[in-house]
This record gives sequence, C-alpha cells and structure tokens, in this order.
Amino acid sequence: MLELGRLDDLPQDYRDALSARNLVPLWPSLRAVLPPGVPTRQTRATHWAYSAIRPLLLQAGELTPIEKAERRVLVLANPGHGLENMKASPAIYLGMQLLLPGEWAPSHRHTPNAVRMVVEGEGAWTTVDGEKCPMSRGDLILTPTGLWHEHGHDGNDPVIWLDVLDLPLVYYMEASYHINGSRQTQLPGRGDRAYARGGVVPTPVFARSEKRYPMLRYPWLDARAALLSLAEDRPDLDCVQVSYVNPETGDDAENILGFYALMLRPGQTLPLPARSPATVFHQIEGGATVSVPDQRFELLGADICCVPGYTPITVRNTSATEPAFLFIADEAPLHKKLGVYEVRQP
Ligand code: GTQ
Repeated sequence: MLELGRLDDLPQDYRDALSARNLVPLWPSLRAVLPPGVPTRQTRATHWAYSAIRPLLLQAGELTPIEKAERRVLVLANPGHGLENMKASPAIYLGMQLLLPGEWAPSHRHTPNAVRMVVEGEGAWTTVDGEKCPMSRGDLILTPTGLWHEHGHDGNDPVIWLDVLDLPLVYYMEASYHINGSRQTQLPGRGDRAYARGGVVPTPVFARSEKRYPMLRYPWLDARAALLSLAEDRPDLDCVQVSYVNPETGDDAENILGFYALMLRPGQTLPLPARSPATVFHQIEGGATVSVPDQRFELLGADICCVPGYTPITVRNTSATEPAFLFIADEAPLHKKLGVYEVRQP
C-alpha cells in the first residue's frame, strides 16, 4: 500500500502554524482512522470470574455503606480501554452491584439506558416508573433512559446483579447526566404479568398501550421455558436463542444495546460468525467455553466475558448431559440504527 506522508516530514514552522490555528493535516493519520478492511479495536477479549468478583464485592459491603456509594458497584473494566474509562466495549458498561438486606439505593433517573441481570439472592426489588419489579436469579429488568428507578431489599441475604448500561456511548456523546428524586409511589399494574403470554397484548378500551417501555421485567422462568420448548420442537435448529423485545412493537427492548438468551444443547458447539458489534456473555446455568481466535474462556457459575466486534466466536457447552444457558448483550441495535451493522461470513 502507498506510504503516506508523516507528520515529521513537515517543517516545524509549518506544523506550528497549523497548531496555532487549530488545524491538523489529515494524511499522517488517515490510515489510523480508516484502517484497511478491519477496524482497529481497543476492546480486548476479557474474562471476569464471578468467584473473584464476589468476595471483593462483599468486602465493599463492609468497607462502604450504601449512603456513601448510592450504587455499590464494582465495574468490569476492559483493560484495552484503560480501566479508568469503565468500558467493557465502546458502548457497553458492565457493573456488578451489591445490595444488602434492608438497604435502599435511592431513586434517580439518567440519560443512559440500563438493564439488571439478577445473579444471586432473593428479596430485592427495583421500582421503575412506579412499577415494583421483584428480582430473582436470571430475571432481566429494564431501566430505560429517563425512567425513575430505585432498588430495595426485603430479604435476608446479599443480592447481587449485573448492570449493563450504554453509559460509554452516552458519555462520549456528552449526553450523560442524572437527576435525583424522592421515593416513588407504587402504581398498579405489572408489565411482566400483562405481557406474560406471547401473541396477546392488553387492549383496554380498544387502544393498545402507548408506553414506550410497556414491559420492564422479563422473568427468567419464562425465557428459559421458551428456550426449552424451542429446543424440543426444533431439533433441526442450531441457534436456540430468544431476543428480549418490546411486546407492543417487536423492536429490541432498548434503543442502543440488544439482549438475548441462548441455550446450548448438551455437548453442543455453536460457531457464530464475525459481526460488527461487540458482544458480552454471562453464564446463567451450566458451563460453557467462549473461544475467539487465539483465546478461550471457561465460563463457570456467573462468569462474564466480552468479545470485540468483527471477531468470529465459538461457544461450546462443556456438559454432555445438561443444557447451558447464556445471557448475551451486544451493540447490534446501535450498529443497525447507524447503518454500520455487518455479519461476515467465514
Ligand atoms: O443502579 O442505577 O452500575 O445509576 C451504574 C449507574 C448502576 C443504578 C450502575 C447506575 C446504576
């Protein structure tokens, strides 16, 4: 490829004259910002073992009272982006949050979208826009942009969940801020009950819900049951996967990040093509490996890993007798809206 001119090919007085006028020559940086064929990615394939996170998070529970934290979270930071930047990928933030019995994380709302994937413990709840959402292992709870949310805990044991936010993107856009509020009043109605049966939606007085986010809690038992019946009915199907969607529109549940649950049959190996968005995997049940070129992660318990975009991925169930269930988050809705979504066939 043709070698382009470098910055130090230019006389210093010329460079100084440009800088003084806030000007920069493109050609020394052209290949860096538009590399050939494949983007440069800072995101590194990274694995976080839940067995390493859990004791440190419980220790945070002793070191920092909830009043001093508001949200007691350890951020899963990708070293490729610099730990201080708190990114798993360009658009994905991951945090593991601890709430102890009796604690309350006060009501606020913010521009980034969030979801919670409940990892362990019973008795906690998140109230979103007046709807109290109980939290059990594997449940997905949305707290979309602009909606009030607070977390409380009436149970007896620590509760831990995984926060997935589009914070890095919204921050990069200089659009990230929050507003604190007071304790919410609980309103009647629960989206997870109203939309519990696929194919029928509430239609009071012949008008459908106009809520942008009609369903806020997606119980794991329902997603799991959907996967099991899909696997049973479609033995021909390799990718036994469901997407978390808005039941009124069928669109992705949130605007920027996509959320999915994947079931691997006993002993199954599933190759996934390279796609432009970065992807995060979290083990809900069973054990799996996630392989990318030159690296393989063992996911046990509630482990998490992230993989940069444009990378072929192979997921494998490590059990020959039991299914494995994975929660997946990716940047696909964002890439599709921007028109840069790609799937590369091998
Ligand atoms: O629970 O509202 O991990 O506002 C980061 C920011 C959790 C939350 C995070 C937040 C929250």
